[in-house]
Amino acid sequence: MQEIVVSPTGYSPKEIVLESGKQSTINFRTEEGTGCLTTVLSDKLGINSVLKEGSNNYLNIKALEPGTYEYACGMNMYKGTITVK
Ligand SMILES: [Cu+2]
Repeated sequence: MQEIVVSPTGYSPKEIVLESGKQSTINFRTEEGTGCLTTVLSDKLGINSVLKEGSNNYLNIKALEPGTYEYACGMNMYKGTITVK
């Protein structure tokens, strides 16, 4: 399982790679004080989730076609990318 650390300055790493055609789970591990980053939004990924702060948050990602998918915080300030190959 891949992990993305959500800190008050954004996502780390900013880009991850997933294999196409397979469901997967990503752990959005949040630090404290992440503000609007507790909301993760992506129309293309079908994600609209509220993360718990200072915690692991396991989000299921549906099987995807190859391509590039963006997600963002609740205010669209911080962005991350999932590249599907
Ligand atoms: Cu934000």
